[in-house]
Amino acid sequence: MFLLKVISTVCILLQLWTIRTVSGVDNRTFPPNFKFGVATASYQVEGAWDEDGKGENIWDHLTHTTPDSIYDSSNGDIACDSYHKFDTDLDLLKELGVDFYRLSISWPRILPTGHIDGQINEAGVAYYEDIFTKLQENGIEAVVTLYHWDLPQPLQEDLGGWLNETIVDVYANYARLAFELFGDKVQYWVTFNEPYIVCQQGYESGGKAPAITKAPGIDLYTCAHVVLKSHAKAYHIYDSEYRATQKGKISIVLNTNWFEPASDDEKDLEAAERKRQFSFGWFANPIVHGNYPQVMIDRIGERSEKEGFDKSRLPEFTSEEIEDIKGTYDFIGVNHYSTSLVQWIEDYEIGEPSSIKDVSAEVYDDDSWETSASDWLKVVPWGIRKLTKWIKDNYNNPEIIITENGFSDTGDIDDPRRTNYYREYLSNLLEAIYDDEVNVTAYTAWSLMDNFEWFQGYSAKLGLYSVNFSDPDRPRTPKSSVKYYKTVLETRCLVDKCIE
Ligand code: GBH
Repeated sequence: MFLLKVISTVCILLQLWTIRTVSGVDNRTFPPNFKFGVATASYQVEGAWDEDGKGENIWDHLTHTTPDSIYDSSNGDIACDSYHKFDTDLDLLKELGVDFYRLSISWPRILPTGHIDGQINEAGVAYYEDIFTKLQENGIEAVVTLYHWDLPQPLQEDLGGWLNETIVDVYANYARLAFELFGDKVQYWVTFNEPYIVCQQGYESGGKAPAITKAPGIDLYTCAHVVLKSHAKAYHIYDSEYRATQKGKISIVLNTNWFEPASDDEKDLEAAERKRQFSFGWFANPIVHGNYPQVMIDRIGERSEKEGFDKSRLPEFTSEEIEDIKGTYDFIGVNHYSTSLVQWIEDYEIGEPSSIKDVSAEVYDDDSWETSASDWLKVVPWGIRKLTKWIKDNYNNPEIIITENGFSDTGDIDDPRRTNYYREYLSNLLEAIYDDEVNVTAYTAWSLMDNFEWFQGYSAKLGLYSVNFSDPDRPRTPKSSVKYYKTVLETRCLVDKCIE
């Protein structure tokens, strides 16, 4: 009798628990032309770092010269060995049933010195040609990033990377070559992955290669200026020389957390908005509206003057440049993983410049948010809805593609928390689509498989498939989240049954 009572109580509790976890999930069907995909990036998966004529890139250089800067002293020398295993990866893509695969081209794999007048590396070209052909044969669209952080090392050493305007033409020539070679099989081009990270971490905080930290508050803005011009130039090349025949779309991918005000206080609202402008707006504003956000122009200008600079540390665009950059997007690519709270703080004293001081805001996490294996990634599913609505309202209701979203753990095959992350974030995306009428047309899970997670090495895993990095064959194993994502892709529905 007692035992029965215990069992029935457990059952009721279990039921309540499932109702609570599942009932909040949106049961509407994704729009018929909504697309789903998965993503990877060249340095994180390819390996074969010096094979078949590939040139060295800034991540090869960094991981080889300062291995201790990587959490587990690892590198991408072999990574998932995707250079030799695309057929295996293709099987995974087919098993998942994705509409598209987002991947990046390793610039020095096709141009070892980075320059078009150096040698074109035929083996590298053949590698990507094979990938795009097979994707096409299997009805999987290609979303191709030209720059996911693996700059040819000579361009860093000889030019100073993204600090030197000379690179605009060097990059544009690389972009043209890629359109020319592969454009008939590529549906979406991405000029840059996360310029915020390229510049803020690459040229100020040191959190990414080339990890140059010598001129905070200056170099990152120069970098962004050069990257924006490079982006615009590549966009115009595609637009005028290739769009008519290749009929693809081209844009940039911007990363951002959702920045939620810490309270309803006017000042916190202002600080949160300022933080959004200094991160997403830094790039989105020039591309959509033509120039940097006014709040950046004003604050960096004022502080620069007080610091004794004769002009703003934020470079100025000429009016021709503004016209040139404005409108260089066919959609906006958004990498979104997490949310932060933002609290207003007093402006920093004038002293050594830094971008953190320019923004002036306290950015932190709520202790109650679910954690992950990465300190920057807290599970806050409603953030994606607020973010996409804010983008709609501030950037002329653009087509939005979620180009990355995903959860990091330590790699168990049974990964209910990843399934839950996808379910909850996608549920909020459905609300954005149907209730806020945000024009989100596609969603990309990061990542197809576990891979080299930059400074975290192989310690943080974000894959749907697990990769055994101690086996030379690098076998892939589906995690339990594969089953869920696959079902979502089949049914276009997040729960057992959706309303049509
Ligand atoms: C993406 O960036 C990358 O595009 C992808 O290559 C990567 O594998 C994926 O994230 C997962 O990390 O704590 O100050 O160092 C996501 C945006 C922004 C997330 C910077 C990590 C670290 C902030 N990234 N953030 S910090």
